Amino acid sequence: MLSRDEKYMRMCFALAKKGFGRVAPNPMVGCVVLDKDGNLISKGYHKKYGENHAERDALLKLKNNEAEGGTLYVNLEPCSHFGKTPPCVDLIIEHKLKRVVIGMKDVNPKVNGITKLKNAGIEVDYVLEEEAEFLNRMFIKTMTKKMPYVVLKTASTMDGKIASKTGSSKWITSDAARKEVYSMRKKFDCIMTSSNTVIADNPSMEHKFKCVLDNDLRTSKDAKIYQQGEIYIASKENTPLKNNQLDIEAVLKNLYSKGIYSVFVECGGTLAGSMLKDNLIDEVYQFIAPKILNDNNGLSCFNGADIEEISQAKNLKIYELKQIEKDILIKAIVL
Ligand code: AOF
Ligand code: ZN
Repeated sequence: MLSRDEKYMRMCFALAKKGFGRVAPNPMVGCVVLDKDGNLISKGYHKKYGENHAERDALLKLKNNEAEGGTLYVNLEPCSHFGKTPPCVDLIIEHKLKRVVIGMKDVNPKVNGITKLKNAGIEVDYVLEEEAEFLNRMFIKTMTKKMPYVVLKTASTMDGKIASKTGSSKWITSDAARKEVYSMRKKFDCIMTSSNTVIADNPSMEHKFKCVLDNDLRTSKDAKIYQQGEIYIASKENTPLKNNQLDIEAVLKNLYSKGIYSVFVECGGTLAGSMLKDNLIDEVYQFIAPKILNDNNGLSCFNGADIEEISQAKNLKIYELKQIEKDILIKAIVL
């Protein structure tokens, strides 16, 4: 049976998700307040980067004594620092809550809210920690690694091919799956692709910010991808090399320094394979069409390593599976 704490923490997750796409690089946070008798008296969430934190949003809707002796649920440790807003712990203490239930500890080194709450005599408990960390996986990565969160999208046949040996690839998935990709792109700060893809497919890839990895500046400036959006071309001229190839980790760090916190990669097997090998991909979105190419010379979606043992394969954890008309979409975390 779902415990009361779990029920209200799940409510925090749902509130937090309303901020998706508007709060990065900050976390998605939701908050629920119960009075001393267990009645739900307020809800709040972090709506937009720089605006009120979830706890403040919820508590400011209450009169000073309404929450006294009550419980506050929040999916992230309340902050104790002066950022764009004053510390949430001070407001929680002012409102005289008896207990605070949190999802996860904050990875921001500036935050030490739990100690401050405990010192003020407030009970602190955790619930659904793993789910809370999963919800804020983008925030955890950007905060701890100073790198954008990277999702790689690929679309293949059931035997993992993205094109025939001649390069013929239009179209593997149906129209509906391709439309889904257009809406996915909008959720990311940047899309990334390779010169190979630009030269082979000449895609437009409409987006506000596009990064093209083009070692030797082989792409034409007339390519469709360059006709719209802000463009960043990473080449040997502006990027350090690793094994005579662009150091993609350095490219990602550079993008982070430009305020890019999430990257959606759409490319062929060479770039996908080498990023996977170098552990630069956090998640894979794989569309699979009900087709089997049945030719070992067809191009594979990942083609980056020389592997002998199946134990050397990368392991992933599937967290979402969806059918989109004839195709399926798998969303999986690279472990
Ligand atoms: C948020 N929203 O609901 C909570 C946050 O300097 P600031 O004000 O932007 O503070 C950002 C930090 O505050 C953030 O990295 C996280 O550690 C903490 N909590 N942040 O944007 C919220 N609760
Ligand atoms: Zn706060």
